[in-house]
This record gives sequence, structure tokens and C-alpha cells, in this order.
Amino acid sequence: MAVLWLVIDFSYILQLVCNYVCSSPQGHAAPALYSMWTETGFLKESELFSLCQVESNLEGHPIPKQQFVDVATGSLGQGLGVACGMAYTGKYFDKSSYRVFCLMGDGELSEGAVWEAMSFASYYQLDNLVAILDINRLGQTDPAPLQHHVEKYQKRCEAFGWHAIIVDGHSVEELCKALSQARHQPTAIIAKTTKGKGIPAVEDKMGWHAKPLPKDMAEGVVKDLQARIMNSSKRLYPATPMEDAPPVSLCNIRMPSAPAYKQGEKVSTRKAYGMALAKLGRYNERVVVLDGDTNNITYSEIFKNEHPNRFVECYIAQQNMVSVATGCAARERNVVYASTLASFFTRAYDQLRMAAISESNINLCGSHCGLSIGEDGPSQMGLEDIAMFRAIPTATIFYPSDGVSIEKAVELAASTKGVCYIRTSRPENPIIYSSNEDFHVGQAKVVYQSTEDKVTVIGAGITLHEAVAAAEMLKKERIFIRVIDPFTIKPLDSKTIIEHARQTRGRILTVEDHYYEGGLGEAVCSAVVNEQGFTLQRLAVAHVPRSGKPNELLKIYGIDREAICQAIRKMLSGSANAK
Ligand SMILES: Cc1ncc(C[n+]2csc(CCOP(=O)(O)OP(=O)(O)O)c2C)c(N)n1
Ligand SMILES: *[C@@H]1O[C@H](CO)[C@@H](O)[C@H](O)[C@H]1NC(C)=O
Ligand SMILES: *[C@@H]1O[C@H](CO)[C@@H](O)[C@H](O)[C@H]1NC(C)=O
Repeated sequence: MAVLWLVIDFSYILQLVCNYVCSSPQGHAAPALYSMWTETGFLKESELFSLCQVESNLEGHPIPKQQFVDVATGSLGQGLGVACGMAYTGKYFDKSSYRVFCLMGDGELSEGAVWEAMSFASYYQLDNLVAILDINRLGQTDPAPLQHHVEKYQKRCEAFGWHAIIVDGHSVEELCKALSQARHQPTAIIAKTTKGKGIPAVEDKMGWHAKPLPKDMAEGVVKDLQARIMNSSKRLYPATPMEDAPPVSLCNIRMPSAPAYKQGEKVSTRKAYGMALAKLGRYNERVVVLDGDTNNITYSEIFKNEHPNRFVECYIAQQNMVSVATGCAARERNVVYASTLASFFTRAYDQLRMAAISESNINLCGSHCGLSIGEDGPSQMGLEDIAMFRAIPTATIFYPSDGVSIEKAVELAASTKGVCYIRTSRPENPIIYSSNEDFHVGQAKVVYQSTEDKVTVIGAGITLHEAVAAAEMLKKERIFIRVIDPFTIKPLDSKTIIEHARQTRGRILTVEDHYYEGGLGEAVCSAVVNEQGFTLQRLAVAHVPRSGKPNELLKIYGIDREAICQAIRKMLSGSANAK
């Protein structure tokens, strides 16, 4: 309620100038947003009373189930990054006239992600982007640190390369004037406002954030507001929006031909990722790729070199990169791939979580997974990424083990809804699949088998190759094992795993280049939890690793071929059913 006046003012202005997208990260002002839809005739007034009720789409914060919402908001500080992605798309991919508006609170300006986005917007001269900073002095439990010092905000915005205008946020005239100024830079409208303006008991006072007024108080306030609205002679006649964005279809984003690898040829999955992107981009104009100053090690550089106009360098700002990706993918304008080291997606977890709530279809690639990166040491090793993405409800996790399967993963990700995560490895490994092998989300492959198999081993990426090597070694001891490549960790092909594990008397060994918690092993555990007589052993990384050669590290942390052989011998010794 407290923000009602303010947002009503903005809403009229925004109707006037917002000809395409209005991104409002200040999601906690949702009731005001819904009221605007009612005012403009898109929502029945009676529906407003269902606010936050369990059967209503009018949730506490905006969500894409609602007709006019493209991305969810509510976690503060992310809206400007998303707006940057939308504005970048408008200016550089759509080459259209629409503008993007982003309404922010002063409290949320303490979030670092806001300033990552400020840098991005000015670097790419997003002159179609307007941020409205609602400087109402107050946050939730405390005043915002800069209080009402609007000139400090102005200096900060200017230092970040923005055109910054201070206005009285309650003056429709001043706001209109600011919004219609010509721009060659992104514009920040620093609106000095008073929270709860016009309600004497609430105005500029702490303790009213997100609180409904008591009924008797509300009645008086509503009466007063109505009188003032009736009394107002202001009428605004917004121009009809111009729709000049080209139509886009994201159906049928496919690879033009089968992978061109030969079996046995060696390539790292990270390099094959870059080659796959470049190939997909060759035939699909709306494939765009983002990276954060790592394109020559994630190999998104191969795409960049071939399609420079569709590559967005996001620099070392992974939170912003994920938000920009979400913005670029919004409204089904682009198929987006964003890459960095697997380890660094952890710092964008809130953005990833919000991408799921936003029903976003972004595709992410984390390279340098696990300790197999070697010398660079644990800060660069992605050892938590599977756990992190498994916990995201809309996520699909691809963990391809060779060049052929990664090319398929890149292709499948383009048409798979939700957040897709592709995990790539640094070392080179031989191609194991023939180029006409068919891959599907949730379909595992059996890569090594005989009729005498005693244990089903499940590995992915580097550990799949270790498992195959272990199978060769054990064969000499006349111990036979089956090896399964899950291809996707989420969804996991439980059916194939259970079927094959039954043929090995329920014995399963998982081996992964990831911490124990939340990884492949735990995914397999949950897949077989209801099976009778299954025994599952897991090999994973138990401690923070050190630097070293990849093979040394695999050995020390017990996920190499020797460790697999040993674990299998142990599983079979003392087992009456071993033979
Ligand atoms: C990342 C994050 N941290 C905390 C919150 C809880 N929260 C919701 S609103 C709010 C205060 C916001 O203050 P401000 O940005 O100034 O907005 P306004 O005063 O206009 O409501 C807080 C702390 C949140 N939604 N997201
Ligand atoms: C209505 O407008 C008149 C003339 O501008 C003013 O004197 C009066 O106070 C206004 N009433 C309200 C409720 O704002
Ligand atoms: C990445 O590019 C930089 C600058 O060209 C170069 O110095 C560096 O060696 C490259 N890294 C790799 C792994 O190719």
C-alpha cells in the first residue's frame, strides 16, 4: 500500500513512453502493478481480491504465468541485468525502436549485481534503456545507506557512464520531461520520493514496508485518494506503441549435419562445445552466445570468431551474465548459451534460481568441471555444480563424455524448455560414439558390456573414460563390468540403470569428478531407492583438492581407473554371489 501513490504516478508515465517492454524488478510493488492492469482494463477489478490466494495467479511477486510478465522478480538487484539483456536484444539483435524501463528501489541499489549491470549498459551504449531509481529513503528494516542524497546517486550513475537526471518523483511533469530527453547513453532517472506519500501517518516512516493499512485507516486513505484522483485535471494520452521488432521463430533450431568426428580421435568436450555452437549458429540466426572473459578456455571463442555480432562479452560479472542471458532469452527472442567455468556459476545461483521461476529457457555451459583441470587448483574446479543445478526444478543437466555427445547436447539444449546446464571437461578424451548415434534427454547409453558382467559402473565425462579403462583392466582378471554413460544427470535414465543393474545382481558403482554431496552418485541413489537387493557404492571427491597433474589428482582423490578396479574387487570379494 505504501508505494501506491508513487507507482501510480509512474504507471501513467510508463504508459506514455513505454512502447514495448517494461521490466519492473521492484517486484514487491506487485499489488500496485496489478491495480494498473485493472485501471487499463486488462484485469477484472474483482480479481484483485484474490491477491496471494493459492488458486490465484496474482502472486505476491510477479511471475510469467501472468499475461504481461516476461520474467519473475522479487529477489532484489536482478532486474537491471535482465533489462540489459532485453535492451541489448532490442538494439543489436532486433534493431528495433522499443525501449526498456527498469524500476528500482534505493534499498536494492546496495546489491553488487546492480552495478555490474550499470557497467554493462554503458559499455554497450544501451541508449534504449531507462532505469528509474525510486529514492524513497527507506528499505525494509532500515533506511537505505545514502538516505535522500540524490546527488550522490547521480555521481555514482555518471561514474558508471550513465546520463543521470534528478527529478521530483511525485511530479508527473518532471518525470515526463526526463523520460522524453534525447539519449545517447543509458538514462537513470533519480526520482526523489517519499515512501507512503500522501498518507500522513505513514509518510516517510519506518515500519510500514509491505504492510497493509489497518481497515479503518485504509478506508479514510482510500476516500482521500479517490477525492484527489477525481479532482485531478491531468489526462495523459500515450502514443500507440510501434511494433517494429522482426518476427522470430525459435522452432526447429537444429544441427544441419551429423557430427564430423571419427571414433578414437581426441578432443576435449569444452572444445567440442565451442565447435558445436559455431555450427549451430551457422544455420540459425537467433543463436546468441555470452561469456565472461573466459571464451578462449570455455571455447565459446570458436563461435565468437565465426559470428562476432552474436557474441556478447559480459566480462567478469557472472551474476550479470546470467541475468543478461535471461533478458536475451525473454519473449522467445533468442536461443541463448552462456559459458564460464563451472565453478563460477555458483556465485550466480540466485540468478539461476530466479531464471527457473521466470520459466526461462537459458542454456549454460560450465567448463573446467572437477579436479581433472589439474594445476590451477581448487578455486577453479567446479565440484558443486551438479548439486546446484539438480536442485533447480526446471533444469536439465547434460554431462556429455565425448565430442559427438556434446554436439548432440548443444543441439538438444536449443529446444529443451527450462534451464539447461552443460558440463564440460578440460582434458582431451577419445570419441566413443559413432556420428549417427541418436541422443535424447533422459536416455543413457551402455558403452561396455558382456553377458558375464558383475557390476554396473556409472561414470560421466572423465570418469566414464576411467570406467572403460577399468573395464579393460579387470577383463584381464576375468572380472567383467558393465559401463553406463547417463548423458543427462537430470533427468536420469532410471529405467536403463535399473534394468542393467538387475543384470549385475543389483551391484552399482558410481564414479564422478564432483563432491559426494548432490552429485551423480546421489542422483543414482535416489533413482534406485525403491529397488530390492541393490547395493550401491560411490566414488567421488571427499575433500578440497590441491593442485597437481590431472592424473595424479584423480588417483589421490580416488576416482581413477585403479580406484574403480579396487572398489569392484572389494564389492565382489566376500560376496557369495560373485561368480
Ligand atoms: C535479494 C533480496 N534481499 C532481501 C529481500 C527482502 N526485501 C524485500 S523488499 C526489501 C526492501 C527494499 O527496499 P527498496 O529497494 O528501497 O524498495 P522500496 O523502499 O521501494 O520498497 C527487502 C529487504 C529481497 N526481496 N531480496
Ligand atoms: C481539488 O482542487 C481544488 C482546486 O485546485 C483544491 O483547492 C482542493 O484542495 C482539491 N481537493 C483535493 C481533495 O485535493
Ligand atoms: C587466451 O588468450 C590470451 C590472450 O590472447 C592468451 O594470452 C592466453 O594464452 C589464451 N589462453 C589459452 C588457454 O589459450
